[in-house]
Amino acid sequence: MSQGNTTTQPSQPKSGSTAQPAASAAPKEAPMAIETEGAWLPRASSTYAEPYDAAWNFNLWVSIFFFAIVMGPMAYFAVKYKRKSETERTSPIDHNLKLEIFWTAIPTLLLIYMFWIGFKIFANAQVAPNDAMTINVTGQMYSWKFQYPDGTTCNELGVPKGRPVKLVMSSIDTIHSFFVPEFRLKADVVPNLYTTMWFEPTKEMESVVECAEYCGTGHSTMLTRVFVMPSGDADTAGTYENWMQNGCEKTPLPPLARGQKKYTQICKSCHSLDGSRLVGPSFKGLWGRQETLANGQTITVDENYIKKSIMTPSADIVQGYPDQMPPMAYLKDQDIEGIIAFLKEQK
Ligand code: HEC
Ligand SMILES: [Cu+2]
Repeated sequence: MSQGNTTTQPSQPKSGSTAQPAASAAPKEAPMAIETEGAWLPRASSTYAEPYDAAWNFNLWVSIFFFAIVMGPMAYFAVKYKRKSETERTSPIDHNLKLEIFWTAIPTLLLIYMFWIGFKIFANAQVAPNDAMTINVTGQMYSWKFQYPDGTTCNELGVPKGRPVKLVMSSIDTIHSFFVPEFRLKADVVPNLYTTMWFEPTKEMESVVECAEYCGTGHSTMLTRVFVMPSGDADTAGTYENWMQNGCEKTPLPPLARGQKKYTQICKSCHSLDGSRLVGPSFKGLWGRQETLANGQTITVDENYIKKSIMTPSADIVQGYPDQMPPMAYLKDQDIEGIIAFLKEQK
């Protein structure tokens, strides 16, 4: 992290099935932290931040100014004009029209101006530019899930620098709130409703998405990383495209770890590893087995069969099982290779 204070957070969400990193996944580097500059606001890292901070600072200084000019004289007058004796009378001063117009008109204009600068930011935040990249966000107790335009699903938010990003957000359980302090971005994530917002990151950084709405006992661990990376070639390390190709990892995971991660994220709910039957057949002992298909054919489970089962599951239905596996053509070659490596291990 850079200069200035950092607010350190626990480094991994504890619960929530989708938040669980694969056991053998590469260790996470730095602790999750909000970047602050000095003791003031978090570092400004999106196109919102400038007008937002200007509005914040303006409101703050106006409030301090009026607090001082109202409270200061009040304290002074309370002492100066304190009743000195039981018989002292209040002077018969009634009101001063000019003064009253003055102190009504000025604050009214100021408040209209303050509303206007806030409203402009709010209105701008509601309408994403047409060329914005859409990322679907799902909040659940106690993790975040991000689905990228190509179908890839990750637990961390990675975005290219200098490109508008639109978030379409919903929750599968209770109300959460999506908050990235550096982007000056916060909105409720509500079940049965899509809320949207957009932002354009202006600085390469690594920070943290927080849940800003108390959602249950695990609320304080509902954190994940957010990365802003340069846009570029998929083969160049450090770019957004490279991160995406690596399955949301800065350095590529070895095939087995990558396969295990995908299994945990996607397949686990339908395929067990211990031989028990879920929606689909268990992966235990799958590799190399003679599988009987619904059409009576037998087939040896090898690389091609596995790839086909993932890309076009309806092509080869396992006997005794429903045709209920969704095709996952969005998985990258590296994912498939990882899954194959992982399946070979399930003896
Ligand atoms: C929604 C439930 C569901 C999910 C999620 C799911 N599958 Fe399946 N899968 C099934 C069902 C049901 C079958 C059996 C019917 C068929 O063959 O299409 C199956 C069959 C298979 C087979 C053939 C198994 C055999 O015994 O021959 C493979 C391989 C497979 N799935 C791999 C995967 C992988 C890898 C993932 C995760 C990337 C995955 N599946 C995710 C439901 C699912
Ligand atoms: Cu939450």
